[in-house]
Amino acid sequence: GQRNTSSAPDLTEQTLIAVKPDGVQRRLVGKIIQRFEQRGFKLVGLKMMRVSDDLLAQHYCELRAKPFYPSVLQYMTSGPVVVMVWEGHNVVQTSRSMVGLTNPVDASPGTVRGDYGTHVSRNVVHASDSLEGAQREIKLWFQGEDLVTWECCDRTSLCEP
Ligand code: IDP
Repeated sequence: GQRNTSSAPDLTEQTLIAVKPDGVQRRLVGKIIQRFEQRGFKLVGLKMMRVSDDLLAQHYCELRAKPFYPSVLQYMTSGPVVVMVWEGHNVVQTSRSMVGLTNPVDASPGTVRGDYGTHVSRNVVHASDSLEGAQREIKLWFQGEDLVTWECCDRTSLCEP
């Protein structure tokens, strides 16, 4: 997106969050959505879907050479996922800290993975790891017309205007 030239904080940064198949099976979708709503972020895209091998290969292109990649593929296609785009000031970095470290053993209590993750291969959620990564992933998972533009009525309670 376009960067602010004023000192006003950028509320339009976006990130991709996905509830992985284990999160859907364990009925954690609502709890995860609630955390992002409560943190003041704005939901602008949401869908439930089965993921194709092809989409996953593009999404996890950096992991393709890893020995555990086949198991990631199997896990991620084992059932439906719920994929979302959340928007707000510093949403990429904040989401990563809300989600916690990749391996639930290392993830702090209070994070999604620290509270619900059972194993590095069953870590409940995905969150984009950088602004560039988020932009790439959002394009991969969503058509432009599937993202919704709407005004947050409490904009000034979320950030200094
Ligand atoms: P991230 O999801 O925290 O960004 P990445 O290193 O990008 O972490 O790995 C992507 C996903 O691959 C992880 O969320 C996890 O589900 C899976 N994964 C990563 N490392 C391992 C591993 O050593 N064994 C099995 N699965 C792994």
